[in-house]
Amino acid sequence: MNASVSTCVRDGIAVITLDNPPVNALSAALRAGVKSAVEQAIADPAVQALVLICAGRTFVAGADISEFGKPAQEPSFLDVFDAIEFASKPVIAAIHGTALGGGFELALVCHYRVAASSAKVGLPEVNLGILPGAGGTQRLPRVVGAEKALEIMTSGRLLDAGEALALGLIDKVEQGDLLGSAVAFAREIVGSGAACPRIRDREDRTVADRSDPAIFDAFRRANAHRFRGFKAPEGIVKAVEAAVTLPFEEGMAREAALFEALVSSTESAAQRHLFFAERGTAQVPDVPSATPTIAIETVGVIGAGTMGGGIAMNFLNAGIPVTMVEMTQAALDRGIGIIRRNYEASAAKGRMTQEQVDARMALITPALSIDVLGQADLIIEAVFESMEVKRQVFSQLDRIAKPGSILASNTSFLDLNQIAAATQRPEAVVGLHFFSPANVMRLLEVVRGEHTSAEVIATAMRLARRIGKVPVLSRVCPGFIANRLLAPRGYQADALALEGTPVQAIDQALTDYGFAMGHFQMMDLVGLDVVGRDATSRTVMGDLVAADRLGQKKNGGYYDYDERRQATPSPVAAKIIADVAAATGVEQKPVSDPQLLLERLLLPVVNEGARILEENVALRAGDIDVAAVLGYGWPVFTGGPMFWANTIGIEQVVVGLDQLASEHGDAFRPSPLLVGMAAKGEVF
Ligand code: T1G
Repeated sequence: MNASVSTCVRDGIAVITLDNPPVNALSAALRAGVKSAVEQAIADPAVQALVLICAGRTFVAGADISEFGKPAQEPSFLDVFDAIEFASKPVIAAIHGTALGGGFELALVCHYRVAASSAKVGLPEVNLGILPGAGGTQRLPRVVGAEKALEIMTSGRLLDAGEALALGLIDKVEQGDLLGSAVAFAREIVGSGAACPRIRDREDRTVADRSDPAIFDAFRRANAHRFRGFKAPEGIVKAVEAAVTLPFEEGMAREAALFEALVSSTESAAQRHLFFAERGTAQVPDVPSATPTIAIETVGVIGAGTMGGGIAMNFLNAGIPVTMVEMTQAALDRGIGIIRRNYEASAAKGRMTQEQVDARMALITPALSIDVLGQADLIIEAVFESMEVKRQVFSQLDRIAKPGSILASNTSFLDLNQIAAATQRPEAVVGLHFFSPANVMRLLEVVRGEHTSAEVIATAMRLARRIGKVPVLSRVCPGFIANRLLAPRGYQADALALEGTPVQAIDQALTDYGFAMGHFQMMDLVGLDVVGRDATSRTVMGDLVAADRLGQKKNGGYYDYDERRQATPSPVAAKIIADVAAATGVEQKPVSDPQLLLERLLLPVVNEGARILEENVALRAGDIDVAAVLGYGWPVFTGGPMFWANTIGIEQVVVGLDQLASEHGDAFRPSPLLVGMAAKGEVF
C-alpha cells in the first residue's frame, strides 16, 4: 500500500489529507505520515486549526489488519493519537465513507467530528475476534455511556451519521461539500476561542455508570447465548468496566492488555483468516479482473417456490427488475405473495419503509410462460431437482433467450454439464447455487461447467457482490463444495447413532464445538420428510417418517418437542434407531468421549475438503472455509474446517484419520494431499 499524507494550509486552516488506497487503513507508513503532518501543523504559526480528511472512497477503515501478528512498527497508534489529542490547536476529523475501528478511534481523539450524511462509523473489531485497541473501549463509554458502548462494540454494527450525531459522537452532519463544511467549522471553532475538548477528560457518563455496576453482569447474562464460543465480547465487557471504574490511563493499560491477549488468540487469527478469505474468493486465476463482463439489468427467475422467491428478492433488493415465471396462476400468486409478506415483515421490524416495499414489489413482472424471457440478461432456473425437467427447461431457454444472455441453474447437486448439453450454447450456462433461505444466506456457489465462458464466470462473480453475496467458484461434482464438504459429517452422525451413541450426545459434541445446532436438531428443523424423501434403503429417517414423526413440525423426530419447541431426548426415536440397527446388523459400540465424537464427525470433513482441492473443484482452502462458514454455519472462531486443521496440526489430522480408518474402514483413509502436507510440515 503506497500511503501518503499531504498538507495544504488555507487561511490558517491546515487541511491534512490521508491517502492510502483502497480503504486508508492506518498502516505504519500512514501513521508516520499523519504524526509528522500534525506535528508540523502544530508548529506552524500560520496554522490556527487542523482538518483531517481522507482521499478516495472512505475515511480510515481501521488498523491495517495485515499488520497483525507481525512485529509492531513505529509510530504506535498511541504516539499518533497523543500528538492529535494533546494538540494545542483544534483538530477536526472530516469523515466520509466508513470510519471504522482504528479509524473511528482516530476521529475520537480529534477534538471535533464533521461527517458526510452518507458516512457510517463503528468499532467492528469484534468481527475480527479482538476489541478496539486504540482507546475505543475507553472513549466510547465516555460519550454514549457503558450500556450503549457495550451494545455498539459487541454487535460490531455500523452507525449512520444521524444516529452518531444524536449520540454526540459527531458534531455536525454535512449533506454537501464535506471539506468546505469542515473548514468552515474549524473557522467557527477558532472564532469562538479555539477550545480543544478531549473525550478522555469527560467523566459525566462514567460517574453515572459507576453507580450501577450491575449493568455488566446483566449484559453478560442477556447475551450469554449470542457470545458462546467467542472470546472478544467478554474482553470488551471487561474493558468497558475498566473505563467506568478506573482513571483513563489505567483503563487504557487494561484495554491494551486485553487487546494483546485477544489479538494473539487462535480465535482472532481464525476470524482474520476469514476476513481476507472472504475477500479473496472472487479472484479466479484464469479469469483476470480485466475480463469483460455482461451487463445484467434484467433477470428472469423460473419457479416461484421457496428458492425462486428468495433468489428473486436478492435482485429486487439491488434494484434489478425480475420476471417471475410459474406454471400456474395459483403457484405464481403464492410465490409473489410470500415475497410481499417477507418484505412486510421486514418493514414491520423497521428494517425498511413501506415505500421501499412497494418499490421492490413494483420491480416484479409475473408470467406464466418462459417465452417472455427472451430479452432477459440473466435467467435463473429454480425448478424441481430432476435432470429431465431441467434439461427440458434449458432446451426451451436455448430457443427463446437472446444471444449473450446467461442461463443459470440453481441446482444443488445435479450435473451442470448435462444440463448445459441440452442447449447449443453451453458456454452461456453456469450454476448459481443459492443456499436456503436464499434472500438471507450470504454464500453463492458459482458452478463452472466444462464450457462456461470466462465472461460468464467474471459476470457471475461480480454480480454476486452486487446482490450482497460472497461468491465461491466450484467445478462440477456431486454436491459442489459446501454440500459435498458437510455430507461426511451427516454420514458419521447417522452411523454413530446406529452404533448406539445417543443423538443428543452427538449433537452436544457439535454445539460444544460451536455449531449453533447439532445434526439431528437440524434434520428435525428442516423436516424429515423433506430430507429423507430420496432414501432407497431402510433408514432411521425413513422409519421415523413412517411413524409419522416428521420433526419439529409434526410429532417430533429424533427428539420430542414441547409446545415451546424445546427438544428432549425421545425414547420412541431411540427405539426406532435401535430397531434399524438390529435389522441392518450394526454392531453396538457407543462412543462417550466427546473428543472422539468430534474427530469422527469433523476429521472426515477436512479429508473431503482436501479431496475437493486435489480434484480442483475448489480454487483454494480459504474458499472451502468460506463455504463452510457461510453455507453451513461452521463456527467463525475456528476459521472453517481447513483453517481448523491447521490449528490442530495436519499431522494430527492424518493420525486421527488413520486411527478412524483402522476402526471403521478405508473411507477414512487420509487423502494423499493431507499425507503429503503432513510429511512436509505444510499447512493450508
Ligand atoms: N486492513 C487491511 N486491508 C483492508 C482493511 C483493513 N482494515 N479493510 C479493507 N481492506 C482491504 C480488503 O482486504 C480489500 O482488499 C480492500 O481493502 C477492499 O475491501 C486498533 C485493531 C471498509 C467496509 O474491521 O469492513 O482497527 O481484496 O473488499 O466491500 O482498534 O473492507 O481488494 O485486496 O471489503 O467496500 C477494524 C474492515 C480493523 C473494517 C469496505 N476495521 N473492513 O468494504 O471493500 S481492526 C474493520 C471492512 C482495528 C484498532 C483495531 C470493509 C470496508 P482486496 P472490501 P468493501
